Amino acid sequence: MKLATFAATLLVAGAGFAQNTAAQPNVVWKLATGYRAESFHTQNITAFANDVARATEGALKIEIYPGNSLVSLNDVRQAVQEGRVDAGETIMTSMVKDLSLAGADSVPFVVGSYPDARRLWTLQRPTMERLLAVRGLKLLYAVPWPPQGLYSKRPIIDAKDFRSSNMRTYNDTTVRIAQLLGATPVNVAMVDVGKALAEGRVDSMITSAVTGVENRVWDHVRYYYEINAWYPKNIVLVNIKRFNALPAEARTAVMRAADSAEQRGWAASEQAARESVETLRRNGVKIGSTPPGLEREIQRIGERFSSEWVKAVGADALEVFIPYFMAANK
Ligand code: PCA
Repeated sequence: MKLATFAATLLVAGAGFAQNTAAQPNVVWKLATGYRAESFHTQNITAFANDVARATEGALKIEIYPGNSLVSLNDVRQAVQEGRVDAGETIMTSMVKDLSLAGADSVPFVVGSYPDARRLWTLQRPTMERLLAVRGLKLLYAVPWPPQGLYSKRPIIDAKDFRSSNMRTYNDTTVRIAQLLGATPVNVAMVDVGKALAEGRVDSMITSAVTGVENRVWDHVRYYYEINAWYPKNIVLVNIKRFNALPAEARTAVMRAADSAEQRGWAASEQAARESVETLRRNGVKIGSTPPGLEREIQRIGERFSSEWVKAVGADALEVFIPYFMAANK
């Protein structure tokens, strides 16, 4: 071996990234997610991990821990930030207490289509990158859930139907909406939705068709209204020190794979949106649009929620929403 080659190998090895064999990766990242292995999001992460392994010739291995097995969904951001796990996926709205801009995703009745969701993400991303970086986090990519619809055990005529009922919630937005509708919020993790319905703890919920399918809700729920309330995104993050410890080529490979994962994930989300509504229908769930008696109430709730949100978040919210609405109204 030439001296220069030997020295270069040593240098690279010093950074924890020597030449390797596929069987023995130099760097292993543990990636935690709160969603099931078969979720389209997790499948996309698996493809991302495979791309990274291929591009780095096996030198960086990403091990995936689904279903809250390593860290629970709501703790993922903190755990990655503190370096207790290397990387993770969480729903952006789980971070709102510390990072209120993440809540732009679930301000109801603002984003009504995938192109809208994409426009919002383009506007949100630079600020999110900056806010995450100061917390020691590197943003890799984000992928939306399909549109959020309303499931109910009983048909919904108007807002009165929610009184004295229990609505399943999964974030601050769903809690606030349940309150504004007069229902009692019941927090249930996505992976426990089927169980909560079977136990009669929940009468209604706002979530995607794909989440209904994954939890086989048709055994308990007969109605799904496509109210198209918002498009929440999952975000994939890595501890910034772990990311920066990689050699430059590996950092480039990770970001390239993240870019592809974002493209692939958005397409998979749209496909899941279409297919899962059909699966609900095939299994006897009645699919409807917004009940006419609920239209005005929903609009009122959307406006109330948006104004509360913009006041609470301040300048960062305007930085995202002013250009968003300006482009929408052209
Ligand atoms: N499914 C997840 C988040 C949004 C969605 O569509 C859930 O219900 O928890």
